Amino acid sequence: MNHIVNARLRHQTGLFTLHWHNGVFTAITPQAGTRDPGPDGLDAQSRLVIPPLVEPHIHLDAALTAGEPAWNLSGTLFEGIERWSERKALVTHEDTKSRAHRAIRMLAAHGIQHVRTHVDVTEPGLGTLRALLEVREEARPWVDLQVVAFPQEGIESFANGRALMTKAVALGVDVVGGIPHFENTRDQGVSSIHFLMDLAERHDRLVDVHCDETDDPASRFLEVLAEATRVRGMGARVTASHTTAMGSYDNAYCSKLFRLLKQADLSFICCPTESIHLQGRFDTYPKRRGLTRVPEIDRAGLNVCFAQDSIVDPWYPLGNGNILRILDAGLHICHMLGYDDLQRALDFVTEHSARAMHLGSAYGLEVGRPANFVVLSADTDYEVLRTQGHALLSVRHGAVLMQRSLSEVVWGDGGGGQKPCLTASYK
Ligand code: 17E
Ligand code: FE2
Repeated sequence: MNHIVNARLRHQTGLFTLHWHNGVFTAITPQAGTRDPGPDGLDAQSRLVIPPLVEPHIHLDAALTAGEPAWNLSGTLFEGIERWSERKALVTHEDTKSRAHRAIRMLAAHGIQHVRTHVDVTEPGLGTLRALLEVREEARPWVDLQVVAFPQEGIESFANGRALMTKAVALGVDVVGGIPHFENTRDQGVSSIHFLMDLAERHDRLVDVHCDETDDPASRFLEVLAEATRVRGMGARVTASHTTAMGSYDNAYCSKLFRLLKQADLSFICCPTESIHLQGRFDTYPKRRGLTRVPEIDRAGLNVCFAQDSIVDPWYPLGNGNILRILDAGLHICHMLGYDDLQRALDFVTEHSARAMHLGSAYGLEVGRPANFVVLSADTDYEVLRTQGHALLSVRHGAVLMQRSLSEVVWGDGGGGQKPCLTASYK
């Protein structure tokens, strides 16, 4: 296999052939009309060919544990953390690895090839982290995995929190995390951010902080993270995840905050299904959506993308690895079904996510880059969304990784004795 014909590319007219050799793109050429793929080629059948889908924020260590030993009945973030802490006491090396691998297969089955997982390091032996670092190597045929040292129960408020974070970096995590809104006091939240930024800068790691994941409008750690980012000039390497409190900040404060966010130029990750489920839990009616300000962040020229966060864990009972489902929900919840947004909807689960993960030249349909791509079931962003499309083919380093067949509609006569006279296939 060394090329794919009849590929539609986003925002371009006509069809293209993409060629590769030794797992790297060697040419992307326009076609005059449709072409036969020949024995060594794949056929995109005029469907959209995009770089792989990306999952920039998920918790693989907790995946597939919902209900063990107990369900999160209140649906709050805080009960999720409590339930996870009970499950955490029961994890074994093999249990963690097998659940993480199963979840990775679920992601890969939906065309995802780049994943950033948070891994809880508030556990004295760091056993879960060691398991995920092994998974990072074993999963290379399916995904490129970034591992975040995530202090679920705090850096300052958990016994030896700082030492555990430092050890996690020494063990080889890619990204340094944090959870300032969960620390016992505001001062601890602030000092945790300075600590984690120092750690990341000193060891040349990326940063991705669970920041202000609450409806509390007084949770203002994003300004602290953004200012530390600005001062250190680390914008391209820093991500603020969740920032749901921004959905409850007033506009006057946001107008000041956005000035700083633009100067810091950090990235944002919104987990729309997770946040619509976990937030708003202390409201009656009107009930807040509990999401960050995605369209405003985007319109300000900042980088923002969507992520799943959970697959069947103490925080969220559903999930199947399909990031296109999250995109659908996110665009609805964020009031982003305007024509212009629909034209570029896939940015929020591809290019923007790749930028947040700092993938650089490891990502994208360009000569010299890894021959990683996905064929979707429709030919434009808009149609992928409208038809609730799927990734039909995933190619990684030039080899087929996954193929999915579309379900077809077969018509009966509806009891009327006549065949319906529909010639078009309705999607
Ligand atoms: N931990 C956390 O603090 N927040 C979340 N949304 C998840 C885990 C899934
Ligand atoms: Fe998360």
